Amino acid sequence: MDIKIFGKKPAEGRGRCDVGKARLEYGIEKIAGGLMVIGTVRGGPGRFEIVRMPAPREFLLNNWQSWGPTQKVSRDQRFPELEAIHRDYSPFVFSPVPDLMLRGPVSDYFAAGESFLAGFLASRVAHPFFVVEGGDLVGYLDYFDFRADQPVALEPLILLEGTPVESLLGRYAALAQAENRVVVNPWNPAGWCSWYHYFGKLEWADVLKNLDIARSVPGFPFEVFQVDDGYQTDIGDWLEGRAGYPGLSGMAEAIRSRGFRAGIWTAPFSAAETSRLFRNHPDWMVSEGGRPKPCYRGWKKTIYALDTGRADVQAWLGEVFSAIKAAGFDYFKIDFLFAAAMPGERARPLTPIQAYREGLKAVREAIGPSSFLLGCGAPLLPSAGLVDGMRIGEDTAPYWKTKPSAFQGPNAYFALKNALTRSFMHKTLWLNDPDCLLLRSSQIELAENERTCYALAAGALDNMILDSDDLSLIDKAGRAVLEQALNLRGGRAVVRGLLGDDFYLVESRGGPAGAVDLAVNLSDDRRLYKERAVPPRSAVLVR
Ligand code: 9PG
Repeated sequence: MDIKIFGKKPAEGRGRCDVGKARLEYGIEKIAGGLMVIGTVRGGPGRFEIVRMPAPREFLLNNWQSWGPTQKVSRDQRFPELEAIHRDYSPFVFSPVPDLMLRGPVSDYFAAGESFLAGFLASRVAHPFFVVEGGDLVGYLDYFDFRADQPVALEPLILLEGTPVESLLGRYAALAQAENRVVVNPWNPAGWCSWYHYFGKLEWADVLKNLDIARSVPGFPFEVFQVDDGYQTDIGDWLEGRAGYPGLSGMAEAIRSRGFRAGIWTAPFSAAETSRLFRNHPDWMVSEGGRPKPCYRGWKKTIYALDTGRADVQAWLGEVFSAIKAAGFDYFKIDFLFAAAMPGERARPLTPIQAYREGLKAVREAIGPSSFLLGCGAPLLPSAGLVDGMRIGEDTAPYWKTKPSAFQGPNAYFALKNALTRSFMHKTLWLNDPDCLLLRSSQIELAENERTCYALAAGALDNMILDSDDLSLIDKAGRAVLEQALNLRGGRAVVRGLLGDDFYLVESRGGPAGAVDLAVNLSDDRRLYKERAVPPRSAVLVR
C-alpha cells in the first residue's frame, strides 16, 4: 500500500522533522505484520499529520466515546445528524475536535479495512484520529495548546496489513493493552441496574422491591445492585440525598445486608447550573473568555465541566468518592466522563486529555483498587488502565430501533451492534459493558426474539451482564434466558462479519460451555434470513 509517514515513504530507522516550532524525533520499527512508529515531541506541535494512505471505499470507523459507534462507513459518507446534536445537546460529546465531523468520516484511535489497520496505542496527552481528506485516510495527533521544553513520548502508532479484520483488531488490542499496562479485573459482574425501567423516576421503594424479589425468586443470580440516577439532589451534589431516600449509608446498608455489592451512578466531572457545586465554585469549571463554558444539556439544564487538572477539584473528587466508598458502595458507574476532556481554558497548561486522566486518577485513588469502576460516556483510550469496566455503546432502550442514524440512539439495535463491533476491547482494555439486558415481558416494546438476541449475544461475548427491569415483570421464560446468557460466559470470543451487513458470528472458545458459535442477525433483510436461516433481529446457537 502507498503509505507516507511524516510525508515520506516509510523506512525503518530514525528520523526527525519540525512541525511549526515543535521538534519531532521518531523511529519506525518492524513488528509482526507491520510497522510501529514511536517518538518524542518537544515544543508546541498543535495538530499534525503522522500517516497518510489511500482511503479504502469502505472501512471500520471508531468514535472516541462509549456512546459513539464502531461501524462500517463509506469514505464519502456524511453525518448530517451531528448538526442537531452539536446544536441541541453538545458539540463535544462525539469529539473534542467536533468541526471535522461535519465534513466527513472521523475515526478516532484506529481505522481498519478488509486487509489493513492503522491505530494509535494510547491517548495520554494527545487526541489521535483519522480523517478522510480527498482520497486519503490521514492520521493526526492533536496536542491542543500543549507546550513542553522536555521531549514527551508520542502516542505510538501501528500499521498492520493482513486479513481478516478481526485478527488485526485482536493484535491492535493486545498491543494497546500492553502499552497502557491494563490488568483485567477477574470479577466479571452480574447484577441489576435501575435505569432502563425506572429512568429518572426511581424511588427508593422500587429498589427495595427489586432487592426482595432478587432474594426470594430463584433465577436472579445477581452479585451487585446498582442505583442509577434519581437518588441525588442535583448533578454535582452527590452526597446530599433526595427526599424519600435513606441517604448514601442507608442505601448501601440496605443493599449489602441483603447480600449484594452496592453500586451507584454519578457524573463526577459534571456540574448542573442549578447545583450547589456550580454556585459555590464557578471558578472550578472549564471556561471560555474567563467564564464557565457550557458543556452539554442534560436533565433539562445546562451542564458545565469540571477543570479536573486543578488541585482543589482533585481534592474535592477525592472527598466525594471517599465519602461514597465509606458509606458502603464499592461499585461505581461514573458517567458523562467526556465532559472533563472538553477543550477550553484550564487553570494549568494541560491538554483536555491530560486533564481528563488526572480527574479519573483522582476518582480511582479515592475508591481504591478493590472497588469496581465502570466508565460511561467516556473517552475510550485515555481510560485504558484506569477503569475495570467500560460501556462500549449507546444507551439501550425498551425498543429495537429508531431512525437510521449513526449517532442517534437510544435504542437496543445500536447498543447491541457496538457490543459486537467492539468485542476486541473486552478483556484487553477492560471488561465490556454491552449495556443492560431488558427481559421483562410487559411494559416493553422489544419482542421476545429481540430480548433473547441481546441477552445471548452479551453472554456469548462474555460481557458484563446487568439486567434492568422491574423484576416482577420477568416471567419464567425471561429468567431462563438470563440463566442461559450467564452460562454462555467465560470463553474468549471472536466476532466475524464486522465489515458485512449486520450479520455476525460470535465464536466463543474455552468457556465452561465449550465451543459456542452464535449467529446474530441484526438486520431486517429477509434475504439474509433465507440464506443463513437466522431470522431478523435474532440470535441462533449454531454450535
Ligand atoms: C442516567 C443515564 C444512564 C445511562 C447512561 C446515561 O443525551 N442525553 O440526554 C442522555 C441521557 C441519558 C444518557 C445519555 C445521554 O444515559 O448512558 O446508562 O446511566 O445516563 O442518567
